[in-house]
Amino acid sequence: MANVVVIGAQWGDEGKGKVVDIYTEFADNVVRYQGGNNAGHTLVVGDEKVILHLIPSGILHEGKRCIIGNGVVLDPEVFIMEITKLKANGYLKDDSMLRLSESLHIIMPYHKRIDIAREAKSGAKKIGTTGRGIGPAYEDKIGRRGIRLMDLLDEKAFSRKVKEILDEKNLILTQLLNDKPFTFEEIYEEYMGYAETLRKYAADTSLLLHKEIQAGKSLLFEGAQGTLLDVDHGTYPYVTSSSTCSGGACTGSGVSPREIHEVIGIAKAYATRVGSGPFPTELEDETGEALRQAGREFGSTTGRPRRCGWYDALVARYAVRVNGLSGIAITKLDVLSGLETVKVCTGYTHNGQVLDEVPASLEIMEQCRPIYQEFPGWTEDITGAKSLAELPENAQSYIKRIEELSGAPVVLVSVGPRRSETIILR
Ligand code: 2SA
Ligand code: GDP
Ligand code: MG
Repeated sequence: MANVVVIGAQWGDEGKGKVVDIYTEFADNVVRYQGGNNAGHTLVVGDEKVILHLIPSGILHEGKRCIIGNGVVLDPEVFIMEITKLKANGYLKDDSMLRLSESLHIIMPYHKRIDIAREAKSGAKKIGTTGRGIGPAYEDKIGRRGIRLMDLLDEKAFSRKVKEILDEKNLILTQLLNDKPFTFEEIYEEYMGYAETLRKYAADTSLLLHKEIQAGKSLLFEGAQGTLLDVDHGTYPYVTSSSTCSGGACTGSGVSPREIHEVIGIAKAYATRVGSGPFPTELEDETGEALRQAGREFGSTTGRPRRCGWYDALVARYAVRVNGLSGIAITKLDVLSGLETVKVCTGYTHNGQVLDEVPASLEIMEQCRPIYQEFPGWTEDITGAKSLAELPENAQSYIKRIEELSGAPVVLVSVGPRRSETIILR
């Protein structure tokens, strides 16, 4: 069985949750490897809508093991809330099917408060974070001050580490951010409570995955956010603080690159972004609003309205390159139904020059203007289409052109939020 990485090919919210849920049928293990509860992955099962922030989207299938890898930053309170809700709804009947890397880093109360206070202080320059403490938690990880799950599970190590770091965090909060300090006791009590619940899920997940591979079992890696939000390859500094690209699947799980066989990028048939930063095809007009309403483009975690725009083939080509995409899944094609004209960005202009690649410089990208190819739209309801041939001709031409411009084969077309509203091509 192939080991597959699924990543967002744009700015996140491409419908990764839905696609991972579908691909889970063919996998034995589903692995989250970066990000935290900034993610919001929506799955629709029958009439039920489930939004997962931390637990891999495979959890809705019985008999599939879900792994939260070392590259994730985990908020214990949110994790416990999520498993409690899943169990109340009849999922996660067997706790041994969910495992947390003992090396993953824990989001602490000061991370959340620093995230929110920093954003509030940044004014127009704010990143537009989800306020979940993601950036500050990764800062401590890279700065070698982080608290890992294995530390939380060792009362002495946890006390020592929190005491060591708290003076510095309180200084930042009180002196730089005009916020309240934390006491050691309040953090200790809250987190020791979480430790007891988390203990039964902790494991050496790199070893566990290695053994699964040796036993001939397959892995499905579920990326969060998207390529253009990658801390190295995204529109820095308007990015999240983790490696959202396919390479992150290996570092964030402890699985070798030699074990990865396919990388599938998920892209909407248009584009959205939530938070600040350049977005050359953004539509700040009634068409953008129409896409937002038809696509219900509001943050799955924060409820923020998402910025909407046309499909950007340069972004797609970039995603194909930096992730090594073997295929693209196009989602939300149904949202374009009813538009008279549909556009695809085929290049940018900058200072009178035509660019055919996403520029590395944020300043240049901010000044880029899109060059569009226009397509006649379609009016039919396409949510019932079961094959490409059942799509209106104009929709078929649109998919074909996206495929040509993006440089990777389209392997799936999603025409509605439900599992059944999917055309699987390969
Ligand atoms: P953070 O909180 O530090 O990761 O924010 C940094 C940037 O990353 C963006 N980001 C996201 N973009 C799209 N979707 C995300 N998940 C939620 C969703 C977002 C929501 O599924 O809708 O509910 O608002 C996500 N998470 C982080 C963020 O907007 C910043 O631009
Ligand atoms: P993710 O973060 O990539 O998993 O995406 P989100 O869950 O944040 O946002 C995608 C939204 O689009 C969710 O509400 C999905 O239910 C919905 N969705 C996914 N695929 C389709 C589709 O093909 N058509 C429509 N209309 N909605 C879809
Ligand atoms: Mg999302």
